[in-house]
Amino acid sequence: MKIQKILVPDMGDFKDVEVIEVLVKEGQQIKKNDSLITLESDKSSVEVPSTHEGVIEKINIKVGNKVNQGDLILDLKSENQKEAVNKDKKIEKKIEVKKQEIIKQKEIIPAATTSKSRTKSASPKVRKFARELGANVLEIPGSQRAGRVSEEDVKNFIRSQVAVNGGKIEKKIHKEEYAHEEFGEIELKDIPRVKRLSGPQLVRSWTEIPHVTQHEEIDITEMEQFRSSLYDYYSGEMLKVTPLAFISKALISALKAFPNFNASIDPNQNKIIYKKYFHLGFAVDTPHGLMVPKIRNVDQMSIKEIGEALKKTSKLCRELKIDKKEFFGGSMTISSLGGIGGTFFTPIINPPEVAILGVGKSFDKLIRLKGKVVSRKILPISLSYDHRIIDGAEGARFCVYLSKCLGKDFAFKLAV
Ligand code: CAO
Repeated sequence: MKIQKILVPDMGDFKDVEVIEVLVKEGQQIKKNDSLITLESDKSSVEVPSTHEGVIEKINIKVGNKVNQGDLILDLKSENQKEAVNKDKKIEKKIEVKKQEIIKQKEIIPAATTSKSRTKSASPKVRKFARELGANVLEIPGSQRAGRVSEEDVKNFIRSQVAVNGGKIEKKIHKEEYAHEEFGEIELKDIPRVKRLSGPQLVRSWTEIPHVTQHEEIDITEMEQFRSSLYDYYSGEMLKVTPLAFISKALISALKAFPNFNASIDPNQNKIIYKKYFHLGFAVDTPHGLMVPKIRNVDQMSIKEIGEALKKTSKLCRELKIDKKEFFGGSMTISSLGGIGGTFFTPIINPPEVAILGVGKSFDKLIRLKGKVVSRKILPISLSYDHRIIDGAEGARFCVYLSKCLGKDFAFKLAV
């Protein structure tokens, strides 16, 4: 036996790099090329393999140490060549004996019963990434040496959970205990194309974005009185302008005051993209499924123009005449169920946007105001936002701001 010193090798640009993981223990038997430690610089992380085979006598570095070429990683007790050859021969002989025993018994030993359970190896960065996506690293098959899990393995695992192929949602390996037809008559239909296309996007949003939804009741009594009193100056006819046009105007004002809501995350550069344009997405209910077209430069439109643009765009969607590009490049989305009914709900963010405003149907509510009980018109809203970019306090401030824009001073706030 001799003591072999394993040193940090020459790794080009790597200087004073941090040890982020020690992958072996003292007393452990290792083979040549087994990973010993992981080093991480600003640019990348690298695993340092062993140059020899043997038993680890002493590890000389810890997680957090900064190392350079030539620094001692560990002392390895390794056999000299003659010992190693003899040992190999002994092992080969043992294997041959075992094979013969198995042949005699005509038994096949299942691989799973012979392998020991092992802890899963992955760098802290990959573990963190898996945690953020809600995955357990122990369940992820590793494609690297000795089953080590890479970032790509995590992504593949997440994809496999909701296998998406060419816009088609495939079976998540989940089998119903009993077939539906065992309980009565059923009918099978294809999932409509729009739903097949939007499904993976919704799953991506729900699984990748930490959603928070804040609910708020906004007193829109004065705004509603104004809206229902609008008439055409020349013809004298009443004007029908949807409340959504007012809400859109208020939202633009809020986006200007809170730029974090008009943003996207650039995961490749770890940066926030702030948008200087104001293109609102609107969830449109169509016979083909949900579509979310954008109306561009809403900040430059009057309330009447927004209402008209909404009618025009939703008609194009329902007739499937809208250009594909119009589904991209938004600031924030409004999902209004106000024309249908219901109050609060949990809207799902439409990535790469970071927030969505859900609007319910307004209702009358008795409220105590200046010592009197009065009936007021209340608009229920539900704001979902990406908690990675927007804090709870900012979310609450955004809702309060919207309340003011649509409240009794709406005329000043919206500058109609
Ligand atoms: N409270 C009370 N009434 C409301 C309201 C609200 N918040 N919002 C709209 N209304 C009223 C409108 O004033 C209109 O009344 P009148 O018929 O008396 O004029 C009526 O409800 C119908 O409005 P609408 O829904 O046709 O029009 P809109 O401009 O409000 O909305 C659009 C347009 C495209 C958003 C809507 O048609 C739509 O498709 N909504 C569904 C969105 C959706 O599916 N979201 C869920 C996404 S998640 O699955």
